[in-house]
Amino acid sequence: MTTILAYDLGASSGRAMLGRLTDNRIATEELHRFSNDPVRAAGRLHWDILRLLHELKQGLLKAKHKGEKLRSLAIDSWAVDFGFLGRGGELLGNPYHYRDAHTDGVMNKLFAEIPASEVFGRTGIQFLQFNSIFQLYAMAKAGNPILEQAEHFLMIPDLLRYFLTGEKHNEFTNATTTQLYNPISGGRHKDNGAAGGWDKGNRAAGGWDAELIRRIGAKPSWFGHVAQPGSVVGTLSASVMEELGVDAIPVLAVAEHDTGSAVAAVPALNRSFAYLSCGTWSLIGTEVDSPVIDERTQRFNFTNEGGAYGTYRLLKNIMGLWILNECRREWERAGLLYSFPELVKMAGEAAPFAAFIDPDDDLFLPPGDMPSRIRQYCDRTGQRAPDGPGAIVRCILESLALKYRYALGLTETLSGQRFDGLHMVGGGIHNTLLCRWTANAIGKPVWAGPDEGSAIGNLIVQWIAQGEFSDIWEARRTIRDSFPVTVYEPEASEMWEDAYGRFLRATRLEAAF
Ligand code: LRH
Repeated sequence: MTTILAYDLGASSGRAMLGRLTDNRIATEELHRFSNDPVRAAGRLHWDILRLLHELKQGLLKAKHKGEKLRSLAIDSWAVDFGFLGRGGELLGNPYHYRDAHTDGVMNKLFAEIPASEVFGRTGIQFLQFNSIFQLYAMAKAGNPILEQAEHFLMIPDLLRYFLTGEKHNEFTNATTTQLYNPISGGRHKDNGAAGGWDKGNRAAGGWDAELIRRIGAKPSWFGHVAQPGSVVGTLSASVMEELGVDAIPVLAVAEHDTGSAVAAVPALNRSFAYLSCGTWSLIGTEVDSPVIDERTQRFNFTNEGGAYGTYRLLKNIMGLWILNECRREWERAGLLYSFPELVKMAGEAAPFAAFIDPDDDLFLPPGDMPSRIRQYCDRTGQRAPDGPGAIVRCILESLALKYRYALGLTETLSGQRFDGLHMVGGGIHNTLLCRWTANAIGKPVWAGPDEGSAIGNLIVQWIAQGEFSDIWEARRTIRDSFPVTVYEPEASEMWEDAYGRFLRATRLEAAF
C-alpha cells in the first residue's frame, strides 16, 4: 500500500488529504481541514500566505503523529495569484487576492497598448480582469516597489512548494493561467521530467512569452523553469524536516491549478467528455489535445488552460456558488443565519423562473452585498427583483443552471463535439437541487461525483508518476470504481426550454450568437 498526501487549497478553505491505493481502489482520508481567510490590509485584499504554510505544516505533523510514511506530497490551489521572491529568496510582500480592486478597469488600458486579439492569439487564455497579466500590469503602472526588488515570480503552490523545499519552479498548468505563457511558440523552458505514459513527442513547444512579459512592464528573468505535472520538484528541506521532526519526503509537481486537478479526476470512460467543476467557481468545458485559438473562442471568452499530460481545457469560467456564498455571508451580517441546506430548501419552495441574472456580470465579481447587487441587476434589465432569501437563491441557482446550458452548447460548437451528458465534480455536487436543475437545463443526464475532485486529481498524478497507474485513463477508471456517481436524468424539458429563451433575453446573452 502506498500512502501519499495531497494539499488542496481553495479560495475559502484548504485540506490535507491522505490517499491510499489498495487492490486498485482509491481511499481518501481528510487529515486536516482549515479555513483560508483573505485579509484586508491598508485598503488591499491579500492572501495570508504564511498562515497557509503553517496549515501545510500542521498537515505534516498530523501525518507524523498518525505514524504515516508518506511516499510523496503535492499541492494544488486556485490559479492566477502569485508572490515574488527578492534577493536571497526572501518573500516580497503578501500575494494579492484576485478579487482585489487593483485590476478594475485595467484590461482596457492594457488593450490600448497591446490589442486584445494579440494577447489572446499569443496565449489562448480568456479575459478575466484578475489574470496575472493584468495584476502585473496594474502593479507596474502603479510603480509597485515590490517589482523593483523582484527576482522570482512564483504562483501560490510554487511559493508554498518553495517554502517546503527551497526549490523554485513554475508548474505548467498554473503558468498557463497567467496569460503570459504561449502554448504554441513560447519555446523556452521545456521540461524533461514528466512521467505517465504520455507521448512526449506530442508535447506543445510552448513557454513563457518573453515579448509579452516585457511589453507589460515585467521581466522575463522573473519567470523560471516550467515543471510538468508528474515531475519531481524537490524534497522537504533540511530545515523543514528539522522543525517538524519528519523524514525527507519527495515533493511532486501535479496539475497544480485546482481546476486542472479536478478535470484529471473526472471519471470519464470516453475521450470525448464534458465536465463542470463546481465550487466557488463553475468551470465548464471539455479536454482537448491542443489549444483552440481562434476568433470564435475569443469572442465567447473561452480559455485554453494547460492540463496534465499535454492536454488543454477548453472551458469557460462561470461565477458559480460564490454569489450564493456571498449572499449567505450578507444575511449573516444582518443577523439572519441560514445553513446551505435551509437556503436550498427555501429555493425549492419559491416560484420558478421569476427573474434571471447573468452570473458573470462584473457586478458579481468583488466581495460584498450580493442581494443588493441582484436587485440592481434586475432593475437594470427591467425585471422584478426577487424578494427574500428563497426567491434570491432560486434566481441564482436557476440562472447558473441556464448559464451552464449556454456554455455547454458553446463548448460543443467550439470543439466540434456532441456530449451525451455532463460530468459534475467538486463540492458543489452536494447542492442536489443545482445538479437536478442543471440536468433539466441542459436536457441531458448529469453524472455527479466525486466531490473532492481536485484532491483526487492531485493524488492520481502522483501515483501515475510512481508507476501505480499506467496512464490517466487507467486512473480515471479506478476513480470511477472507487467513488459514487449520482445520476440526474433531465425532467420538465419544455418548461426549461422556455426558461432558457427568457434567460437569454433577460441577460442579453442572445445578442452573442
Ligand atoms: C478555481 C479557480 C479557477 C480560476 C479561479 C481564480 O478555484 O482556480 O479555475 O479561474 O480559481
